[in-house]
Amino acid sequence: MFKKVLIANRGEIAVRIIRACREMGIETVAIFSDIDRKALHVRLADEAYPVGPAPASQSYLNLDRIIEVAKASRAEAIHPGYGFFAENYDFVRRVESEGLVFIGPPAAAVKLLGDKVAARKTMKDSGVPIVPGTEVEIGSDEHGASIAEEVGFPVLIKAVGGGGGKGMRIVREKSELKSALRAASSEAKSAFADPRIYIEKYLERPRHVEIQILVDKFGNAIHLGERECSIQRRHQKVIEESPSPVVDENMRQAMGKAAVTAAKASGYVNAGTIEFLVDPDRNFYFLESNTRLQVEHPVTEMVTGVDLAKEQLRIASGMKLGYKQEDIRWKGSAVECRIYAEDPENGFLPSTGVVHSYWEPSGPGIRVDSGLYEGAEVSLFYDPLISKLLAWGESREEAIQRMKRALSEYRISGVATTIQFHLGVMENEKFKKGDIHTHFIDEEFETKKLPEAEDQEELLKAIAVFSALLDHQERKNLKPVLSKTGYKESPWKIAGRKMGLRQFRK
Ligand code: MV4
Repeated sequence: MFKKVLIANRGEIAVRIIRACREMGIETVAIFSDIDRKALHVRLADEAYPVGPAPASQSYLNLDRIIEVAKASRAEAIHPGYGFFAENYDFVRRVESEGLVFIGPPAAAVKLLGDKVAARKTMKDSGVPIVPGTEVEIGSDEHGASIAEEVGFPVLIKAVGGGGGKGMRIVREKSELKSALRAASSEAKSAFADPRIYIEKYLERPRHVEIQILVDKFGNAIHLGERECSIQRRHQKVIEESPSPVVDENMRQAMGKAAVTAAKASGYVNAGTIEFLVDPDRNFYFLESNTRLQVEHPVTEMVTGVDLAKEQLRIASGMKLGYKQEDIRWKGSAVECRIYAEDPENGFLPSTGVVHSYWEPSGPGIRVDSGLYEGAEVSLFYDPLISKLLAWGESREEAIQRMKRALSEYRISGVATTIQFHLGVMENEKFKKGDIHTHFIDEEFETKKLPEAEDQEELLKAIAVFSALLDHQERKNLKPVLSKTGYKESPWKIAGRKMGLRQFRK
């Protein structure tokens, strides 16, 4: 096993990886930008080195400096976390060529799976179901037209170098195809420096279900079941859970088998995720793969008891998988709420500031992965994901009840967060039934316009008085204003009710 590992990341994921290393007796090296000097990951690591100014391009993406720190500190391996360099082919190559170990898949697998048509072809050839469409890039308008006719409208144009929803175009009829192909290609060129595009049949309101895999260097590959990730907003996941309310034991085995096949076909090693779209008839289709430890990995850890970060370290150091497929057992249900520094009352605009008071929930079945502390500064330089709150229960209902309890305990002041929004989702009837898909938030929660008219001035006065009152209470450390259900509500919603307005929201 490694003696010392450098973590090329920040925030909650750097903290998560440092914790795995500490439990395994591995020394840790943190890196930090100028504004992260006092960050939690810096405090928890054994050593920490500055890598540049606040903008990520000059610090967490400063390749030469990170390699320099790895060498100077005598780290043997680099864990990239997620984001930044995690799925960057050039980074993996550089780490390998410097004689360091990249804690993740081999460079060739990163390259293959990063090319969406090459990945589709690999899957098709090995029998993994894919959405109908092309396994080659679109060469001309005529080519595009014949493919679209073949799979049938609506179709979705995607970027070969893309992923995560950027540069996609839905086309509902033939007359729109030509201009959509042009637009998608030029968007792909500016976003990914790669103008190549391809076409898939467009599935309306699919679910997003992904399978966690682990593969060692000896060809042993297992899956750890699924994560349901359909609750998202603008391609940013918001809530994840395991198991998925639509996946039963048969479907889990079929999807798991497909994911293991996908891993083997692409020469994959280490922890990875195979994403699938699931249609209303519960057919599943390969979507793309993620060659990293994912944000939502803890829901899998909570239902399987497997520590994925530790397994990554074991695999990268050349050890055999600690588990066989039959060792993997699933118990209970886990839900994750991603706490973003965003204001749900204000179009989810990013919120910044200093966290001036901070109270974290705990107790039975609760896990918090966060980089927050009193005095932490939330800036616009990095991802707005500031904390992940997880709840485990014997059943999905118990996990949801625990999540509501924990959300109502969580206090973060100084920045706006999505905590209250999550409470709304936990109480949504469709969510409770497991009746969810990738357009759930848009359909159930998009804020309505403020009421028109004459009431506005009175309304604003009431809100001003009310927020002053709330401020006063917070400062005096009095009880927060409670709703009928016992949970703290948004002052806007309460003020609206006082004004006799029915609702701002659906
Ligand atoms: C799709 C799709 C429907 N049909 N492909 C969005 C992100 C990118 N990774 C792929 N995405 C989609 N691909 C076909 N053929 C719908 C989406 C999609 C989506 C997928 C997963 C999670 C959330 C989503 C939200 C909107 C659209």
